[in-house]
Amino acid sequence: MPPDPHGGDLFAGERWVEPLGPGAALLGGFALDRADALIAQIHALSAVSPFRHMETRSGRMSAALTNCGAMGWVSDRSGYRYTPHDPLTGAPWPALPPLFARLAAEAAAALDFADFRPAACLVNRYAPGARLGLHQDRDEGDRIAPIVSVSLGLPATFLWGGLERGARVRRIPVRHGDVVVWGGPSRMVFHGVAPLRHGHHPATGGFRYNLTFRKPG
Ligand code: MD6
Ligand code: FE
Repeated sequence: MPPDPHGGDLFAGERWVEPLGPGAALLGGFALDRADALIAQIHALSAVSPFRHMETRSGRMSAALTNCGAMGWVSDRSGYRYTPHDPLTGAPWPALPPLFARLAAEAAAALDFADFRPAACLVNRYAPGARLGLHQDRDEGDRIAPIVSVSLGLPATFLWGGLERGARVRRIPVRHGDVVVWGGPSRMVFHGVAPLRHGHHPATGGFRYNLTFRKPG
């Protein structure tokens, strides 16, 4: 839990850890010190590979998505896969900014996942109402390496389930600068994002951004 939900600026710079399971935790405030720089990078890379709403077998995703890194996650009516090129521009995805790589490695190391070098970074943009249904990240060959998920801007509710779809789901508040890491025995946990509520955030206006780092393997 945050040190004090009413603390405001008194606790700026605080970090805290909320364990979620073996190999999984919420790292509260972990990315707060570099949040502005992360958001500036998101604007720069989305000027090259724009946000778009991808189709899936079950419909259009409500969150807009782009990628950076050697491989990008894409979805269409035929399914999910990783590609080295952005299908929208035909060009390679923008390179993983060093700031992103460093943050992902540091967050993974906080849970004892050494030398995490993600090849893929999904960048999601949630507008009010956007959501992500309960799912497993199962398109990666490497199913031990952690997922590192960074929240920026408007707060959201991260849904944290179990290894089976029917397991009890915990509702975890994720705020600007929070990082969730899940790997090892928790790598295949079902997770999602509850519909984003309207709001205004000084750093992102009416949006929540999420960076999801992965090793496609
Ligand atoms: C989040 N995103 O936005 C977590 N998974 O907090 C995901 O878990 C995710 O955005 C698969 C594909 C796209 C995603
Ligand atoms: Fe996911």
